[in-house]
Amino acid sequence: MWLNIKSFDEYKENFEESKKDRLKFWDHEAGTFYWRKRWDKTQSGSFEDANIKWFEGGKLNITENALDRHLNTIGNKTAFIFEPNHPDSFRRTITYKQLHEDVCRFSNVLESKGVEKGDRVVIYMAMTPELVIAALACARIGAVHSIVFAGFSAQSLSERINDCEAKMLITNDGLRRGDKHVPLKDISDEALESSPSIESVIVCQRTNREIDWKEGRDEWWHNLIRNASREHEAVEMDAEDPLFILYTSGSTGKPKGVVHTCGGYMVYTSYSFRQVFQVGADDIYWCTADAGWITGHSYIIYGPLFNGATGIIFEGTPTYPDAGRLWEVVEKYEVTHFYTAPTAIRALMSYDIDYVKKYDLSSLKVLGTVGEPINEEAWHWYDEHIGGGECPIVDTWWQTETGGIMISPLAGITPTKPGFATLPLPGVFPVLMDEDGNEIEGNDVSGNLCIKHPWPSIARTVYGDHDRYIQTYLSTYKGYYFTGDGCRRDDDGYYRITGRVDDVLNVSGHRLGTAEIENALDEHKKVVETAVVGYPHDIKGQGVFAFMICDEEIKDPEAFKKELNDLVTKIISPIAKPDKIQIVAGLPKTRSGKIMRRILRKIAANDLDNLGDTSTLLDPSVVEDIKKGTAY
Ligand code: 6R9
Repeated sequence: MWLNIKSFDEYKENFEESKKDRLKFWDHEAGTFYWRKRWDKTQSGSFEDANIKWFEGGKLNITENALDRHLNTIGNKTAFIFEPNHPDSFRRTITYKQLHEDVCRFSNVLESKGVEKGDRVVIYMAMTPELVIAALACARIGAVHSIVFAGFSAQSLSERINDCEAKMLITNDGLRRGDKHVPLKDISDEALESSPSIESVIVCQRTNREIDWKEGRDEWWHNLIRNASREHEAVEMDAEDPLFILYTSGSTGKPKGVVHTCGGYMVYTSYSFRQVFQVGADDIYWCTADAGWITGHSYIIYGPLFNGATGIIFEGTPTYPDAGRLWEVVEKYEVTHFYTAPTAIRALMSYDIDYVKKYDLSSLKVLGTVGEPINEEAWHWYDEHIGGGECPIVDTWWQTETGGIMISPLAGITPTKPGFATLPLPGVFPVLMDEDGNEIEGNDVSGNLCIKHPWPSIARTVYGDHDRYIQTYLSTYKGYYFTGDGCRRDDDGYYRITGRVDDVLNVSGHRLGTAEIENALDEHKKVVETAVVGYPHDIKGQGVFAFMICDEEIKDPEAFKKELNDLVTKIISPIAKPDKIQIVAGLPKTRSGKIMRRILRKIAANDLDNLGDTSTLLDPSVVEDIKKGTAY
């Protein structure tokens, strides 16, 4: 077994070894960390019993592996470069030693505020180093962090806080994203009106705008940190203690709190980061994700820190002040590894190529994508204009629930193909399933993507609802983890993810449940019923299309659409706004009352000749009416 795979042959050998003896493979990998006590059992439980555990009996603190362990070797190396929203604002670098100190101080702050091991802390912050410090301090004291993307509304924030009964909220006064200002503290105040579990709020100053203050509940970060000690003894955790909860959308109901645990998540994110990106000691790695998503957790915060990498924390957006912003940052810091989402690439492709050409991108060695399928046109643009035809592209497939990258080329090692996530990492065993629940053998086949054996960073449960965990992931195919994705395996055995096969949309790389959006739209007093589907969108990948029945005539559809957009923004987030709405007299339903979204998806995609069998509909004439209607 190789710690660092360096050739395609080594990849293949390593994969075979992991197949022969999975547990030995992961034992070896886990052995590279600092454990206060070694584990007794590598793995127990199965997809059948839904009680999967890794490295049971092992004792550790994940921050000792991310920080303390590096102090004697690379203490003075930069852990993070912080690049603010506006290129002229204050930027700074933080070494491993400084980060360690900051995390220790904030750990002491959290403990002094009464936060204890197992307590939940919600983090709703701008993309600044303090967000990372807050998360790591939680991990250090054994509190469970739940980072909520700072684009979510007060209602979404409140729901998440209530679901996990968080004790503390950490936020900013506000943030700037591009030319927009988001009043995080005001939004938090509104959320907390309906979130009684929060006992204290720590506010980190970022925008200096005036905010309301609740004495006894709110405290400034800078006041608390001032006298806090730089020393902190990390709390000993069991390998299976929860590390964080991250909410993600599913096909039904409210977002689910995906739970990851300390030991397995550490081993897998570190391993996958190292093998996939192949970051060297002097490289500068930049993942443009927000820490509010799993990509930020695993590949801005944890994976890179375990490996002693230098990463960038970017507060801004790809198009502010202009569409050259990302490339300006690449040039400025001589970024070697750049990891972003296809939606960003597609958005930037639509601007003048001079925004790219202006900058020297010769430092780049590896490019990555994540979050959604990448179309070939975007892949080639990325390859040619950003990579100069010389940087391998790692198209990394994974999910919030998988914790880390599962199927991906290893940079410079696995031969790539546009649009293909290529091959599984050693230790990961994907299979394609047919409709009868059988594994599809051989190549040049398509099916539903499942994973055959547990891997260390698989989500352990849905917070407070283990049945939902079983239902969503482990019930469709008994004995397998079901991803919700459709997939093709080509002649070479390469995997190409084709998209969700459930009622989950992927809009600009963000996961949204159709049910969530429908529930929000149904709140409008004129709306009787809604059916939301995705349709192909040039930049977002998928757009949101809402078919709706209204109980009165809509005289001004554009104004109505704006009202709906405001409503969705308020209830969920602007990300979930419908791109198109169509008012209909009826929705295509089966006799049992189920909406046939398959038909609506075709109509939304303007694929009208190909609607398939409509004979099982209660009233097939509904479809003809919808086909004739107008979308706004
Ligand atoms: C990491 C992340 C997961 C869903 C997943 C799939 C889609 C992610 C992809 C991809 C094609 C890739 N997805 N990476 N599809 N190629 N390289 O994005 O997690 O937000 O939970 O989304 O995203 O549909 O099931 P998450």
